[in-house]
Amino acid sequence: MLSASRRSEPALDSPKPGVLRRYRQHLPLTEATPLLNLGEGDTPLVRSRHLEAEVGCEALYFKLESCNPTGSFKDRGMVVAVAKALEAGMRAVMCASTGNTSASAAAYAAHSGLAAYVVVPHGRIALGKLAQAVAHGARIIAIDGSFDQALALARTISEKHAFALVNSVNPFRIEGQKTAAFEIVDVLGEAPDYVFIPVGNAGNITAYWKGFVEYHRLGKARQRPRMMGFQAAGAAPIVLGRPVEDPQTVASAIRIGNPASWKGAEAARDESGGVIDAVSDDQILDAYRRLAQEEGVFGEPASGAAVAGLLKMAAGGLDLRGRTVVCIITGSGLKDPDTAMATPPELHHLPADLAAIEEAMGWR
Ligand code: AN7
Repeated sequence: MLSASRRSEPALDSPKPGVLRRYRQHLPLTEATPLLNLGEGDTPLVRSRHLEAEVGCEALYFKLESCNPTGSFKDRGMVVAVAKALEAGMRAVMCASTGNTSASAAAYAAHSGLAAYVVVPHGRIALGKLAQAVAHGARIIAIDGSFDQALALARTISEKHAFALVNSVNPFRIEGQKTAAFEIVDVLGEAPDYVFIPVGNAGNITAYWKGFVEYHRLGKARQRPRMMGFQAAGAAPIVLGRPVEDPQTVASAIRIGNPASWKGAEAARDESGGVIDAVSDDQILDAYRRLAQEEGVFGEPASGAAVAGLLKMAAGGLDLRGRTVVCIITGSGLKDPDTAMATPPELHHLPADLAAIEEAMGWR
């Protein structure tokens, strides 16, 4: 008979072993690290049905990080950061967030019996993300200020009050997030030629690059991809080369004016021969809609930035013939119902009557 603790840990070959068990040998875990698992990782790599031909590449895939347990890529890093906080005997975690980090921290803290304190810019985070933090019982500190101010406060408070800071300035977050790069190589059998990814606080592009570099070094991939990072035009500090005081964009997840992993993003760009560029809100929303309507993939607006970047580069003459491209869909469109419903939906509001429906729909 299995002991209770063994029973709570599915076998490694079960469909969802979780990031800690699946990539244990690549992560800074010890015997004392609890192997938390909410079913994170192992996300789908979905082949494009329509945009692939338009951009003219050999193969285009979407990495659906929206399929993680809290609906964003943050869970990969959060499971490591929270496990290490438990291992260190911490009682509470803290983060600043544009929404997804707080949702993920709240979920993993609840799973682990830790308190979660999240600092968010008041009125600037998507409804679904706030709902998640509320549902998981996080203590929510909504400041009159920007994400960048929230992060500065979270850094100070967590140090002063001995909370584990679980933003991506915590190196365990980057360690967990690099596993997405491993998965891409594990599935494709080789690293892609290009990775398109949205850039906000810049932890994710830093983590992907670390993952691709490590797998390449281990001989698991012969090549490393060019990292193509995209910021929103109104929140593009890395593109401009200076912090943005009052960043603006419809993609609230990446409304960040002074990214913590700025240097990591520049290193990923320069070492990979990639770019960090900007896309307008119109380009983001167009890509967000096309992704949903032409591919069946409902990403959040920030994820649209990656696809917008691909469309922009292809239209601008980037020759992708023979190339394999992966776009990272970092979060679920369900998190931001306000953006989805912003253009008045075409509802056929009708009586519950067959003839009336057929008449209105032109089926008679
Ligand atoms: C869907 O949750 O910064 O460049 O506080 O939620 O690693 O910051 C979210 C960022 C892209 C940018 N896509 O990633 C937060 C937060 C989605 C995001 C990004 C975020 P980073």
